[in-house]
Amino acid sequence: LDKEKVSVIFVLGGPGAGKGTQCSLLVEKYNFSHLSAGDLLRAEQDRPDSHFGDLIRTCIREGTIVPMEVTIKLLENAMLAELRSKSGEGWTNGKGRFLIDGFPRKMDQALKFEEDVCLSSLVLFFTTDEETMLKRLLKRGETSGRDDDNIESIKKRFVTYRETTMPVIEHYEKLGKVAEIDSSSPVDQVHTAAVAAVTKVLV
Ligand code: UP5
Ligand code: MG
Repeated sequence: LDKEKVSVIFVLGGPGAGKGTQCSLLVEKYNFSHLSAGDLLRAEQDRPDSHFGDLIRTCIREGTIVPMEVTIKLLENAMLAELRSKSGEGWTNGKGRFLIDGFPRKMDQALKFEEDVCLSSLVLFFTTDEETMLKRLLKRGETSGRDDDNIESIKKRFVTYRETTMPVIEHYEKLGKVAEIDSSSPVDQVHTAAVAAVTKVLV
């Protein structure tokens, strides 16, 4: 993967903070490719000849982080496929722009991805309280079919988020790369704030 040909925004925030929702809206407005690490892992888990199906299933249910080699490979492959399919069409300044949603959620992943794949230009950090996230996820769980949208898994996801992912956000804060957005408000208001943050790094 040619680092010169990509620009990456990491999209982080707790479970149910609204990462996926906001990425979809940003894709409608800008020429981003949206890659959700969670969605890629769920697709891999369901692939009949995957070696990692059981491992991914267990991690997702327990709210723990899948070993970074698996996730980074899936992301890299998806980026390459995207670059090939678009082959320059709709790019800005010769670059394919990616929103990488729900990754990196552990320090080792952050360092490895930036070493092997490319640096991120911004971290969009959606934040709201756990009560709000819990309510959203339980509601979504009525129809999502996601194995981790149940109270036991959600509680474990919160713990992993606090203990393992917050240090990643703090790392990028020290580098001045984080745009923190309150995602407690209605979707369209959060979107307006996200657009303002993204506009600053789009040149
Ligand atoms: N909703 C959204 N915004 C709203 C708003 N402003 N007001 C009211 N409602 C709002 O939103 C969640 C729900 O809330 C939806 O019903 C939405 O309509 C509503 P969504 O946009 O889906 O939130 P999101 O932050 O994307 O929540 P998600 O559940 O996807 O977050 P997670 O971070 O928990 O899930 P992810 O898919 O990223 O990861 C799942 C698991 O995969 C992890 O727990 C982990 O086990 C594994 N994983 C790894 O191991 N490594 C990785 O790198 C990534 C994932
Ligand atoms: Mg999501």
